[in-house]
Amino acid sequence: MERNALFITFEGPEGAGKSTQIKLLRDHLTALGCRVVVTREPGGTPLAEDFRNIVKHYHGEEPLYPATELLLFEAARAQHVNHVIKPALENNSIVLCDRFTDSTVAYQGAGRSLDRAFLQELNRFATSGCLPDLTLLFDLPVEVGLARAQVRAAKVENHNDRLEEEKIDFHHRVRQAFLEIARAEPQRVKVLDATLKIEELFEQVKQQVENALQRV
Ligand code: T5A
Repeated sequence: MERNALFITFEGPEGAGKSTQIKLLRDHLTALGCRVVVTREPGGTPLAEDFRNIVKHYHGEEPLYPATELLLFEAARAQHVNHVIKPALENNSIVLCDRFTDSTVAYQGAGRSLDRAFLQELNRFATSGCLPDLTLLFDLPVEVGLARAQVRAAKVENHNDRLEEEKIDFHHRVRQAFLEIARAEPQRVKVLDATLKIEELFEQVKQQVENALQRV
C-alpha cells in the first residue's frame, strides 16, 4: 500500500514503554504494506551512536558539562536527520523515531536548566526544519518509569546510564516539561497514559497514527 511520508516521534520520561510500542507499530504498519523506518535518538547512524555512547555511559573523572552534553545531542541529531530521517521521508517512508527535539527541551532545558529559547534555536539548526508530523507522549509517574527501567537494567551486566541515574527532582522536571510542550502544541503532541497495559496502550497508538495518516 503506497502511503505518504510521515514523521512520528515517541517521547516521555524514562521507562515509559516507547521502544515496546514502536516495535508493535512497526510490525502493524509493515503488515499493512507501509514502508517503515525505525530509528532513535541519540543515535540512528554509526557516528551518532558513538555520541550516544558518550552521553549515556561516560563516567570519566573529567566532568561532562551540560553545554558539552547538549552539543553532543545536537551533533548526533544533525547527523541523524541528514543521513537517515530526511532520506527516509523523501523515500515516502513512515519514520518512527524514539526521542527527538522535545527530549532536548525536557532533559537539557528543564532537567539541566539550560535556556529553552536557545535550545529551540539549536534544534532548528540541527534539524534544518525537519519536524515531526505527530508526537506521541507516553506519560507516567516518574517513579513507575524508573522502577521499570531498573528492572530492565538489573538484567544487563555493568549497566550504567548517566541520565537515568539523575536525582528524582530532575525526572519530575523532565516529565512536567513534556506535559508543557503537549499543552503548547496540542495539534502535534498527543498525550497517552503509559501506565496502561501494553495492548491497551497500543490500541491508542494505532488510533492516533491512523488519524495522522488520514491527514497527510
Ligand atoms: N536524552 C535524549 C536527552 O537528555 N536529550 C535528548 O535530546 C535526547 C534525544 C536516551 C537518554 O537520552 C536522554 C533521554 C534518555 O535518558 P534511552 O536508552 O534511549 O536513552 O532511554 P529511553 O528513551 O528512556 O528508553 P528506555 O528504553 O529506558 O525506555 P522506553 O523505550 O520508553 O521503554 P521500554 O519499551 O524499553 O520499556 C521499559 C520496560 O518497561 C516494560 C518493558 O517490558 C521494559 O522492561 N514495559 C511495560 N511495563 C508495563 N506496562 C507497559 N505498558 C509497559 N511497556 C513497557
